[in-house]
Amino acid sequence: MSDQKLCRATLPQVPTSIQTPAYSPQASAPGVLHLGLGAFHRAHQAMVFDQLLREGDRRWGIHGVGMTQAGLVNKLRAQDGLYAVRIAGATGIQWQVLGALWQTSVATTERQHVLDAMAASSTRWITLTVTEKGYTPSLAQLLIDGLRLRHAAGNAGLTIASCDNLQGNGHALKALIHATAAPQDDQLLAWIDAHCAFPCSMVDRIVPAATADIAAAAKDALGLEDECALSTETFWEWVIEDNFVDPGDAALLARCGVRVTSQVHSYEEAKLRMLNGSHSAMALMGAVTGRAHIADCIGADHIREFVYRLMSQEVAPHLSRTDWADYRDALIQRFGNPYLKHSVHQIATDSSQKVPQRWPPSVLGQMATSACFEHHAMAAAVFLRYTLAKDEQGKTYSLNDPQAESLMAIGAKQATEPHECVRAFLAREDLWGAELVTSEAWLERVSHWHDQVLHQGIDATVKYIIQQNFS
Ligand code: CS2
Repeated sequence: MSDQKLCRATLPQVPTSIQTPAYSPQASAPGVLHLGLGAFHRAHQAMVFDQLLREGDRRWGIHGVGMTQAGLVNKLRAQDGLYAVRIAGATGIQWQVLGALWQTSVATTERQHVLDAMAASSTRWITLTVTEKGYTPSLAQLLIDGLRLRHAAGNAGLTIASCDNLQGNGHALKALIHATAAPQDDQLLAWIDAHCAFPCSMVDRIVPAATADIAAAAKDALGLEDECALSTETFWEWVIEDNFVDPGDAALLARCGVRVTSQVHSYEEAKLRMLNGSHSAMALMGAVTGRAHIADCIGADHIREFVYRLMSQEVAPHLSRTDWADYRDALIQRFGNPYLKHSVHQIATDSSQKVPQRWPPSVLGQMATSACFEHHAMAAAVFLRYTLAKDEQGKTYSLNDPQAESLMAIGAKQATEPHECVRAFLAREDLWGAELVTSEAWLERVSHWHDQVLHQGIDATVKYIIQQNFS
């Protein structure tokens, strides 16, 4: 088998059974600047833009920006931006080679390229997946500086779509830009408000970080080396607010299967609390019990039942999405996808930034109706146990989290001073919000489950919770 790399010159060697970009890549300037070039964007939005390009609309080529790391950008450059995606689910496996990525930059070392791209007349959209912790003044400053150049060049405004797992992500991004702008930027802000659109959006597709296994599978399928190959599921969803600089984009996206609506909120909250909320609970349980992947967690009957009840009893009553039961059942199926190999440690990464969106709204909803919140209290107890950085078999792992140090400092004494530890952990307003930190009932239940977790272990405690049939 060939050791040649996937690139434009070798593209014709890809077996004809695999869909490749029919358009000639890079023939025009990119129309989309994407900030946060990770796995997710390349297996989600880039596939929508690829479809538009295949239909002959050349305005959707992507300029992908890695925010700090040059590694992936360099690999993609060596492949002329081409990479393969394996889409696998109950209906089988399918590979596709994507060609929508026309240019790449690294924001920290090639800032001017990024600013120039924001100002370029061909650019129509900016999309962002910079993760929850990426919403910093330095991100806002990058956008402000680029938009200043664009304004000075007299070009039209941009549709700037945040696609991170944050409730009201478009509003959050716009507010961050306002909060960061200097007083002398007043005129620029007025132009941004009048001419740029910040639609909120909910994006959904499970895309594990790339692994050596998927690179090996890509080599088998393509007959070429692809260091940038990704694996994902069949399911994808993109729900975006109908708020675009060019109103014509709504119909184009809708034709590709994107849901364009004024009701993004109900999709966002369901996704954050059902999918991401369950993901965080399972990831932390998996990390502490020594289960490597989400499929291993959902494959254990007691954990699957726990997640089912967490969603049905504690999340669903507070959602405005009415088809939540179908969504829940589909999620349980998706979590079990044997092809995904979605690492629990990947999802547990940045838990301090993720949990605040994912759990407290459901707990507060349950409290407001005097309903049970035992499953979330158990999840919080597992989160505290996770900060010990050692699983139940004694194997150590590291916490990859901007708050790792402070969390580990709180969790370190949980075996000897459990009550003080739980109290200090639940006093963290950044994790639980202003209301939950004052709740004695929350403190009491998390302490209770934490005690069980330390003495009986996670599996036995989850089984006990299932037996108790809390509702
Ligand atoms: C996961 C998400 O890593 C995580 O925190 O919960 O990346 C999840 O896979 C996606 O949001 C699915 O759309």
